[in-house]
Amino acid sequence: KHKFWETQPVGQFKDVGDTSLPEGPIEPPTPLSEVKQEPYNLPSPYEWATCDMESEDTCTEVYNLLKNNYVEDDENMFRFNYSKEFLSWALRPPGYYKSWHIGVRVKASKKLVAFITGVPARIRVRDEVVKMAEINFLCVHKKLRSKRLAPVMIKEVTRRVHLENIWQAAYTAGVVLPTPVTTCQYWHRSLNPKKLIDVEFSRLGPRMTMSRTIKLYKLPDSPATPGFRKMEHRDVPAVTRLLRNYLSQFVVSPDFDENDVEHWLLPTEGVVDSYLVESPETHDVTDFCSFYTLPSSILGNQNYSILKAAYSYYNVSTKTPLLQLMNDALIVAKQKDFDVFNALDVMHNESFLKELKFGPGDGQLHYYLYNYRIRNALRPSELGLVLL
Ligand code: NHW
Ligand code: EN5
Repeated sequence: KHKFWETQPVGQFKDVGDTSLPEGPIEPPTPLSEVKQEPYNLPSPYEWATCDMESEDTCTEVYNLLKNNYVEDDENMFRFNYSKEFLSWALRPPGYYKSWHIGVRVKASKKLVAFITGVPARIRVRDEVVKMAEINFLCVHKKLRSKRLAPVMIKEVTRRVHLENIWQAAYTAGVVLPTPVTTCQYWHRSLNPKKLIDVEFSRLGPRMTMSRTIKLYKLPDSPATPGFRKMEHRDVPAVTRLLRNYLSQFVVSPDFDENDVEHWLLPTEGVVDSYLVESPETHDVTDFCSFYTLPSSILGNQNYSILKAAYSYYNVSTKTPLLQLMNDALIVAKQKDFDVFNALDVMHNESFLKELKFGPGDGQLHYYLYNYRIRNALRPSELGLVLL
């Protein structure tokens, strides 16, 4: 069934439930001198290209490939439309390697027709911090599908990760592969129900009118929590402490230091928004919430071409109830003109989803580790990791 994945050091379906297998690396690292020095062979019309994401032109080529060929929902009504600013942010975190931003071009025309990326991350699994690659943006042009290009691209990114002496990876996908660490559900909170219904992202509920639906999803004009404000650069140390302490309770989470927090969580216009609660009495930072901006193209609608979506990122509550904190996040997202606020059932998100009128979507997200076995699948609430 999985001719490629059966050959890879990942948990295999036949081993699910086998309690005799140890947790941790599936294969030991090999000496760097034994890592293949030359790139894998591509079919002859194509060549490898390392993509310089600092170059405006290359960033535009990647943007266009993904805009036209990346992930769609199961009915092909919406397609992710990551912005250039987002791609530049997502692919250039502290310590990134340019060699992990891998394109495939047509030799004759130099047209970019496929892409895969890795970025370095320290991921904690139980009490061990493991250097990993986060793999994302795997994309093959629609006209080149089902030619087994993806396995070659995955082997090539693996080789380049190995050359940096890194032997594990984390990735997510909407499809089932051998074998998920956990399977999460997407939830959606309507902010602009009229548009969502017009574009068929959502439907008018039974016995509901448009005006009752609009009223149901109405939100206050401004956040309710005293001391709720945008995160600033001076907050990096406090947010890092708050987040590290919070994430330590999950089985799998990133091991963020101050540099990581500055990159991943300091607000970046149109890319990532972060808010915190500063106690009006003590000036302590007690709570934090964040979301990233990922619009989708609306395929074939007369009236609208873009769905503005916010995705819940990392949230921490110590004083403000998480429900109230996330209600404030919905309020600021609405003020910023997002149409929908999306969240997964990871971390403590289940505690607010239903009460804040999120509804389950038709999509799931499976989380995977490469060359690292986890003995039993986790519950989504045991996962403290959000990939972009
Ligand atoms: S998930 C988003 C993936 N991208 C899309 O869905 C975009 C639209 N689709 C496409 O572009 C986030 C193509 O359909 C793709 C497959 C390119 C997906 N992950 O070339 P063939 C990520 O980016 C397997 C992994 O003929 P294709 C995470 C499939 O099971 N494998 O198919 C990426 C089959 O193998 P099997 C996937 O449709 C993580 C083989 O590919 C996959 O023309 C990557 C078929 O290849 C997916 N999403 O192209 C892994 N989709 O064994 C990283 C299909 O079943 C691993 N396949 O026969 C770690 C590496 C680093 C290690 C470091 C130590
Ligand atoms: C990871 N970096 O299927 C990338 N999205 O539910 C790979 N559905 O938006 C991950 N089909 O349910 C890929 N509306 C996996 C996700 C792929 C994209 C995807 C789903 C997630 C989605 C929407 C639209 C469905 C359109 C028809 C959906 C219902 C919303 C409704 C709002 C009101 C309350 C009930 C739910």
